[in-house]
Amino acid sequence: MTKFASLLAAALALSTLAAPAALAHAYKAGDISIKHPWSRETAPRAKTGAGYLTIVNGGGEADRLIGGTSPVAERLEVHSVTMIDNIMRMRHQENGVEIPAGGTLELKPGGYHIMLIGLKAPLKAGESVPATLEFAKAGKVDVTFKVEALSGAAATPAPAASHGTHGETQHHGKH
Ligand SMILES: [Cu+2]
Repeated sequence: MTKFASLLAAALALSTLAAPAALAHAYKAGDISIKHPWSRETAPRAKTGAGYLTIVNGGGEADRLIGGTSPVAERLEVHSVTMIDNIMRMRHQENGVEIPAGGTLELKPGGYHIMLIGLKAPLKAGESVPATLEFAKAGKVDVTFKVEALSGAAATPAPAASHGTHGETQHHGKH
């Protein structure tokens, strides 16, 4: 092998090693794998933000995502979304959400999501938000949510407004 060829081989090996880490953005704890945690930028004075991710349970027993913490917010909760009278309502899942044995759960806009309540600063596109997620069996997992621009998420019905309503009516109002 010539010197040039071996340099080229080394460069190729490096790039194939580097690419999956950069693209995958994944985490693992026990049987639980977490893929691509992301968030959306928030309005300048927003007090809540949302986080989304895909959870794969490779084990033979169900597990539950029960909550967690993040230094950017006062609380981190697992929320569900239901439609009541054509209004999106979010609810804190106090007992968490189950990921069945061998199953995959996608937390996404309009469905289950992570809610960051009491943001200390607005979330800006391009930022990385650290958080620790807690599973009933797999325990605690440190992840990083990548904050994406709102414009990039325009294709999905934006729960931005309902997040605000939600934060105010559900967490601070009385029913
Ligand atoms: Cu919510």
